[in-house]
Amino acid sequence: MKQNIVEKILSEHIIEGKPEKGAEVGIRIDQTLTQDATGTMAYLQFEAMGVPKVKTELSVSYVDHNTVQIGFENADDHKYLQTVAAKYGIVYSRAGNGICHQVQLERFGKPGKTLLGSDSHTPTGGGIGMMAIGAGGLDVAVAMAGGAFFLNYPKVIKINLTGKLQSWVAAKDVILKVLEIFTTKGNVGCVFEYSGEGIKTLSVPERATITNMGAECGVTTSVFPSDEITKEFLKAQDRENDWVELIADENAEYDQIVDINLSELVPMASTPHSPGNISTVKEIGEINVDQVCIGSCTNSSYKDMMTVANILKGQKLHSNTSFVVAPGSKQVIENIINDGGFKDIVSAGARIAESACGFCIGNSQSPKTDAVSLRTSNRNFYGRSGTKSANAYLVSPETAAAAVITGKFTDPRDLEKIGIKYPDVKMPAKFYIDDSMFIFPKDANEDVEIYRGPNIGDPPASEPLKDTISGTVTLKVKDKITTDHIIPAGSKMKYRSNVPKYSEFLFEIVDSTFHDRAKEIRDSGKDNIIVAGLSYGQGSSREHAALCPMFMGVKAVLAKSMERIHNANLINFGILPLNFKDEKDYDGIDQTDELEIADIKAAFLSSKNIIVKNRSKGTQFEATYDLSDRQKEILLAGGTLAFMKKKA
Ligand code: MIC
Ligand code: SF4
Repeated sequence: MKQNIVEKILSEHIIEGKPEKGAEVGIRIDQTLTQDATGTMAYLQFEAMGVPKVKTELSVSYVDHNTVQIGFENADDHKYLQTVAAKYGIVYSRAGNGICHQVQLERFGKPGKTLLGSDSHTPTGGGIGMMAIGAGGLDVAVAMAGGAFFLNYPKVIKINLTGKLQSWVAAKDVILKVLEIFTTKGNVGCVFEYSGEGIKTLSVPERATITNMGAECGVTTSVFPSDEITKEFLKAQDRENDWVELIADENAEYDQIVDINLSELVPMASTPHSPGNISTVKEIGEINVDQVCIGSCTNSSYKDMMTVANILKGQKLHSNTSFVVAPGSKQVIENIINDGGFKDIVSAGARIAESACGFCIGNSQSPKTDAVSLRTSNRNFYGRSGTKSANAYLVSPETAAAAVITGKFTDPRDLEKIGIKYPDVKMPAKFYIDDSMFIFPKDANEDVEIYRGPNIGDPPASEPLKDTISGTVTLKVKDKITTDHIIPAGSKMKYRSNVPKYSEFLFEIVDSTFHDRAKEIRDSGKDNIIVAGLSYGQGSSREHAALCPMFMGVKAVLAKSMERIHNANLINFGILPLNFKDEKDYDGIDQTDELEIADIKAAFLSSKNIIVKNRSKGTQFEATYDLSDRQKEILLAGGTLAFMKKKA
């Protein structure tokens, strides 16, 4: 049978279920990655599974999100992660070594393998030909313990690239074009597979920029073939032996084919407050720019940094603008130092931030009130920069560098008018490599004592699903509510290991009274219910967007539609995800209405819709659910951990 790349990788990894579109399949996971902000909870859950050693080919624990150490909390978490890694046979990537996705691509990514990461941008690995999927920490813990990862067998959309990018137009502009075509909603259960002559013009880091930000479309993942360019990259990383060829068979079938001519693309931007609000840079016009931030897992590679360095060579930062650069890894820093780029960036006036997520997640460098902030990252959700009134735009490194010079939104092609030539940066034939910031365990070591500082608390236990959920609509929200709306990151992220404390910030930017109202309802013995519009739970993989609501007594989320990772997280923590059968019923509910969701078990058994009674309005309507038998069992048991204990 003719196979596309997705089918090739999946057919070698399916261990449960049949490869039928939309059906649930369980796949074997070869590699896992965690980052500190989701990893601490993931490892607490892994510990609870009682497995002496990780069962994957490779598991890596990165520290890259919570690296700003104001107070003891983050340092406690880092030490906890380091000792867990030593005990269970996990590679530990120390703070300072870089952003998980960039480092994984450089040092560990292997074409044809599966990678599961507790971060939604894990699909970055698709740039090197991996089936790399983002998931909640608990799913990653299960994979480390040797369990399958379950997903719906995806539809595969071929994105056929032709032509060649013009000077000053970048890989970022390609994915922004993809976002313009597919938007941020309605793509659940799909994978983007890139192909066509155009891919031969894209290096691995450029491909990785494209697969990284596919996450914003809500697809399961994105993947490029593994070809000669992949081989060259692996060779430059001293890992030629990790290369295998992976290309789609001729005449392989796809569910949809979309053509993009790279030659026709122009510099683009995502405008506030969604990565899916796409304009061309020219359309935006020459508005003043208060801040430029270059870095993040989308655009922090050697090529990105050297491109910026060459544009800024001999130039100085505009007086109206502040400028920060966070190279993606220690390897990137060392290589741009060796090749002279670091000096050009510093001389231009950049504030060098550590090689970490930093500004991308509002952990630092929050812009001024009402600022226009140009960022090379992947998300510009409302409030994410840490300044609610700021307007964040997502652009390529080329467009960002142009604004550093002019202090205005500038089409980088216009730099030629002031005598700046396009720097056509070539990939090095060999990177300078130093792996000393990894701690490689020789094997698992049960004698290692795990460090638990006061910031590390046990994850709260969930309860078996009730047959009747009865309570209040504590919150009614509109379309496209992201996990950043549900539970903020930034300065609050240091409480990830302390669920009661972190829960105080639930829905903070949507309705700061949520926590207190939910607590009152929970403590009075009633259930909390959330009602939402389309595409609820976009964005991050953070399971705290389910775990904290669970802690606050949320028992069901009733939405017009839900995003994949968040939906899985709700199930993992025993919260019932329901959809409106008729979207119009959303309009008939008000916040504070009393709802009754009855006879859930009988509905599950007969696979019938669930009846929701609105006691405040005296109405009723039907809700649907898209749950496999396994997911129903998980919910009935009270979440994945309880389900696993029951099965053991
Ligand atoms: C993000 O980009 O939103 C994050 C922070 O990396 C999250 C993970 C988290 O919330 O810890 C993600 O993308 O999954
Ligand atoms: Fe880190 Fe930002 Fe990438 Fe998330 S999107 S992993 S916060 S750099």
